Amino acid sequence: MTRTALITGITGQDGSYLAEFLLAKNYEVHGLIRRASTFNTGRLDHIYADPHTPRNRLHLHYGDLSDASALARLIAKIAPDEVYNLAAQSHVRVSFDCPEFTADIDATGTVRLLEAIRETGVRPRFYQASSSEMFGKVQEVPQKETTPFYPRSPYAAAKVYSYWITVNYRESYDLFACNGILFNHESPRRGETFVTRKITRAVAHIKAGLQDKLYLGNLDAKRDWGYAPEYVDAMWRMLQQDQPGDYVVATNETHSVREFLEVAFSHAGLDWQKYVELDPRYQRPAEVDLLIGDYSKARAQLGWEPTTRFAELARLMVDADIDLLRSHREGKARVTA
Ligand code: NAP
Ligand code: G4F
Repeated sequence: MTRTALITGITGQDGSYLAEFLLAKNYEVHGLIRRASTFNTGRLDHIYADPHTPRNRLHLHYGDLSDASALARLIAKIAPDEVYNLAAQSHVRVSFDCPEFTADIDATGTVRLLEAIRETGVRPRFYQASSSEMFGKVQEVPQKETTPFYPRSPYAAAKVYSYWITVNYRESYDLFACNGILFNHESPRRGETFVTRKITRAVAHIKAGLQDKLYLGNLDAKRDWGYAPEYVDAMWRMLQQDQPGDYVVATNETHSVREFLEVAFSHAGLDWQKYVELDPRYQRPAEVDLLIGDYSKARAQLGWEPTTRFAELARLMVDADIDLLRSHREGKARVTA
């Protein structure tokens, strides 16, 4: 029987990869999208354009995590088997500028969705996009499922609320609800203002003679960076288990922003030190210095393992941005892989 999934945040990096992943598994996929003044479905358009993809099984619905009644109507109409809550104001630096909005979407938005599920009586399995940012000022190295949280931003504080409300609905209402505590994951579809994509996009522009300088903040921060298409597989695996649970998804490697610069620029034959300048605008009032995840539980229980490692990830993103720029300059519209 065809299974039905609802993805909030389907227009984002992870949402678009998850939609493809589920369509390939024969799901009927529904996505919540926001009305915007410009097109915001760029990461999904290739699904509709490709005659070989099952585009008649992808359905987009207007709504917003701030709109509880719209969420309840949608859940009642679709009656999904699985709900993936990926929608968020996902930028940590921006959350310091917009803390109240971030709380409304990233914290209250989750309980609105859970209430829509509870009130309609539909019993989908539920995935919450929790984040390694919750570990913040880390209390243990590497971080695992039992490591205490110490959030360092309005974004991380909101995600801690969503983590616990997901656990609470599991324990209170016997909902099959899981938290994926995902460490940073990147791809050619990564938003352009996150540091990896900002760097790889700059490499392409500098190489083409279109940009002279790249302005960045803290180069010493260390992250556990993985490849986004592999991480959506872990989300799905969590909802296929006999029992719900919470899982760290990571690579168990950590690298600094400076190391990312070295790999990305040298892949294009450039010396990053000639182009990068520091700009305090990109510093955060409180920083997360070091993240590295222990994914042993995901490996043991989900059979999940990361494949794409740090240097390969940086290089594939540089290649994709060089390709994308070339296609734009040749006037060809193209979707990143
Ligand atoms: P992303 O590319 O920024 O996508 C965020 C999605 O949320 C977009 O589809 C966005 O819509 C949507 N959205 C934002 N505000 C909304 C609202 N008020 N109502 C409905 N939709 C809204 O993020 P991502 O990298 O794919 O991450 C997916 C989720 O995982 C997020 O919850 C993020 O916080 C979390 N996470 C990400 C990482 C990572 O490294 N990528 C790690 C851990 C956790 P528009 O396209 O209209 O803006
Ligand atoms: O790429 P970032 O903005 O990602 P950050 O803050 O780690 O958050 C991402 O990963 C989280 C998982 O841990 C997600 F939950 C979250 O939604 C998001 O996807 O910054 C990475 C590091 C930071 O330490 C930042 O201070 O890079 C440093 N950085 C240095 N210069 C910069 C810049 N970050 C950005 N965005 N822009 C800069 O110019």
